Amino acid sequence: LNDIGALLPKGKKYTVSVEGNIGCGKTTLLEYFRSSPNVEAIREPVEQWTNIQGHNALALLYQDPQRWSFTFNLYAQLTRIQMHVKPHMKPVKMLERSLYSTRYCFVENDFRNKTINGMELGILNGWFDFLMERENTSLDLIIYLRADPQVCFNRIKKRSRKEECSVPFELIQSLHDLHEEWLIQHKKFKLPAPVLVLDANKEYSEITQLYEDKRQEILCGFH
Ligand code: DGT
Repeated sequence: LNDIGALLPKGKKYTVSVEGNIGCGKTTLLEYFRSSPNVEAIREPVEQWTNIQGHNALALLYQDPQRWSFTFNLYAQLTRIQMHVKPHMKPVKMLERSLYSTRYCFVENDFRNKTINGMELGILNGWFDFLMERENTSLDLIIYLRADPQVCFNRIKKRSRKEECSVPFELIQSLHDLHEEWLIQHKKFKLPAPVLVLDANKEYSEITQLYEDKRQEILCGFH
C-alpha cells in the first residue's frame, strides 16, 4: 500500500508548491502536513547545496554572488526538476518551492542586480523552457506564505544558518517584491496554478491554527 494515490478514483493526484521569501516558514508548513497519511512533503535539498563534491555552494553564493549565482541557480534548477518528476507516493505531493520560483524570483533578481549577465540568463532560460516542455512540472495549487520582509529578515537572523550570516536586508526586500509581482500582481510571469495566500507574519501557534482552518483547501480535499 505504498501508493495510496494509485487507489484513488481516476488516479487523481495533486501537486502543491509552497512558495514565499527566505525565512517565511515554508519548512514549518511542510513539517506540519508531513504527519498526514495522504501527504508526501518534499523538502528543498539544502544539504545537497552545501555539499557538492565537498563544496558548499550556498556559502559560495553569498560570499561572491557575482561569481557563483549562475552556478548556484543552474544546480538549484536541477534539484528542483528532480522534485517535480519524483513519482507520487501519496495523493498529495507537497513541494518546497518549484522550478518557477528559481526562474521568476531568484534568477530574475540576479539578472536585475547584474549578478548574472544576459548570456547566463539565456542559458538558464533555455533549460527552464526545455524542462517545462519536456517534463511534468504542473502544479495544482500554490500556497504563498506572505510575510513582511522585516519579519523574514528577523527570522533569518534568529535561525542563523551559517551560510546566510551575510544576507543583506535588500536581498530579502527584492525577493519579497518579486514574489509579489509573480503571485499577487501577476505582472510579468504566468501563474502555473491558483494561489492560496496565507498571512505568514503569524507566529507558530497562530499559523498552525491557520493551517488547520485551511486544511481542506491546502490538501485539495485529501485531509
Ligand atoms: P523557510 O522554511 O521559509 O525559512 O525557507 P528556507 O529559507 O529554508 O528556504 P529558501 O528556499 O527560502 O532558501 C534557502 C536558501 O537557499 C536561501 O539562502 C536562499 C537560497 N535559495 C533557494 N532557492 C534558490 C534559488 O533557486 N536560487 C538562488 N540563487 N538561491 C536560492
